[in-house]
Amino acid sequence: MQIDFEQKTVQLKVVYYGPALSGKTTNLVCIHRICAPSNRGRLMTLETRDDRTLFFDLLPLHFESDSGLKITVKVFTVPGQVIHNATRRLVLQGADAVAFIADSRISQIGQNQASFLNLKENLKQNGLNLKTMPLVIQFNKRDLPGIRSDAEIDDMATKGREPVFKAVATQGTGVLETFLGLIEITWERLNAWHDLTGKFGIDGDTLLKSLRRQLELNE
Ligand SMILES: Nc1nc2c(ncn2[C@@H]2O[C@H](COP(=O)(O)OP(=O)(O)OP(=O)(O)O)[C@@H](O)[C@H]2O)c(=O)[nH]1
Ligand SMILES: [Mg+2]
Repeated sequence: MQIDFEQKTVQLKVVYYGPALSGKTTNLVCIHRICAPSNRGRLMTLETRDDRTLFFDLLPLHFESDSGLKITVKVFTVPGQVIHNATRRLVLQGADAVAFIADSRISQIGQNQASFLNLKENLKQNGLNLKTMPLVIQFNKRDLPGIRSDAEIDDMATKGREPVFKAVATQGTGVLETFLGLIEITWERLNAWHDLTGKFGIDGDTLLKSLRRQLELNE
């Protein structure tokens, strides 16, 4: 994270993490599609033929609050395939927040768990801590058969400390909610550390509304 109080700028790095083919790149493509051109930079993706990210994706987003605070959010995805662990670890360096994209299918429970453990380990290797990292969880692919029930996911959400979102990323459902949910808890965390509200004269609610407005211009 970079904060410049003189220039009134904040730069965040957020990482979409999760098992192979859970829909991380699809989330980014969707945010890019929704976002007004003035708010977004180029979407960088590097995929092989079969939808698999080889290195990482990056989408830079730019927002400005009514009070003149400029926020840049660099959204990265990691490649989910097990063999690309070195890249995942690299991409996690300096992350301010993580969105964990899980596959809702019962058959993928093991993959989700393995990826979550891998996230924890890679954060640790980067000197970061899962417990203090702003984190949201998205259960994607809600349109497919054989998925964990709504009740089961709601129950996990009540028991866990992370915000949980349901999504169909291919249809854009739940994608913005996940992103904004992540920004919300990231702001809360950074505000507690750096008193951003005091220094920039903007509270989390107002900021979130402003971001949502800018994101939804094209919807
Ligand atoms: N049915 C359905 N398919 C989805 C959904 N989200 C993503 N997909 C499909 O799942 C496949 C993998 O999606 P990606 O976004 O490339 O997955 P990824 O997590 O980036 O995969 P890696 O880069 O290999 O880690 C693609 O064919 C998507 O179209 C969803 O909500 N429902
Ligand atoms: Mg990908």
